[in-house]
Amino acid sequence: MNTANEILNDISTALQGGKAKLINELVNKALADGITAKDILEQGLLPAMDIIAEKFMNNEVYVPEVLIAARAMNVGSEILKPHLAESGVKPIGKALLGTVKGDLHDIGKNLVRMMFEGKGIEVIDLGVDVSPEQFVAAYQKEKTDIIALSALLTTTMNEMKNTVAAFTAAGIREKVTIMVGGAPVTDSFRADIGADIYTSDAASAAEAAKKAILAQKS
Ligand code: B1M
Repeated sequence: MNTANEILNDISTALQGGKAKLINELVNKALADGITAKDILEQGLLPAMDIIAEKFMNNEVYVPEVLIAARAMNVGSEILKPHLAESGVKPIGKALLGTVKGDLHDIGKNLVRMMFEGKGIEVIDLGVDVSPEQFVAAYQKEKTDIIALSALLTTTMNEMKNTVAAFTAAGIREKVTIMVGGAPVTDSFRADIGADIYTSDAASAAEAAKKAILAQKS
């Protein structure tokens, strides 16, 4: 039998190679062997994405390799999803989530969705490339407690500002808590654009969302 470390290393290698089918097998095997979903995510999948990110920045791998690694990451995350959620938890509230207009990065957003669901927050996931108007229209329909925006590009961060402005223009800004995050986003940027909450990672985003929902409802 493989040790936990061996399986986590195999997961990392498979992810870096973009081998989605192998990721499917290995992640299921790791779960069957009793490795927790949290450890598979934090010690297998995420460090492998960090290695890919580093190589991408150093021009050691290019967009196609990153794309297939990203697909494999999403396959692995989907398998972990039910294991990260607290089973049988009655939803405490609802969030609208999306990657902003012009931005196609969805791995971080998908992690945010999983972590929110793990805290019992129902998520309406609008996907990627979501315009301010789409966020506002979806809010009008779904009346969620939280609007959660992800951006990975310095060129698309400004769409967060436009989204906050669209909620203000629609006269519904004070009804929602707007959260922002993603690699280039900072708390001072959040303050500049008038959003409510910034967190640096998906787990703290879920914790902050839960706190905000409970505060709104108390
Ligand atoms: Co892109 N890309 N990419 N890319 N890509 C970056 C972001 C980049 C930093 C790489 C680099 O060059 N150094 C760079 C941006 C530079 C900049 O803006 N200054 C970049 C570029 C330039 C581009 C293209 C323009 C490349 C090109 O075409 N020449 C292009 C743009 C496409 C577009 O969006 N319009 C592009 C394309 C792609 C791929 C399609 C190949 C692929 C995305 C696939 C996919 O998502 N399905 C991709 C990837 C994978 C990356 C890197 C390598 C990894 C991103 C990632 O998934 N990380 C990235 C390099 C990097 O980030 N260092 C890079 C793992 C993920 C778990 O982290 O998403 O940061 P992240 O999420 C974190 C936190 O940020 C946070 O939680 C997560 C951790 O728990 N978080 C939130 C995220 N959202 C949150 C919301 C919250 C709270 C926390 O509250 C609501």
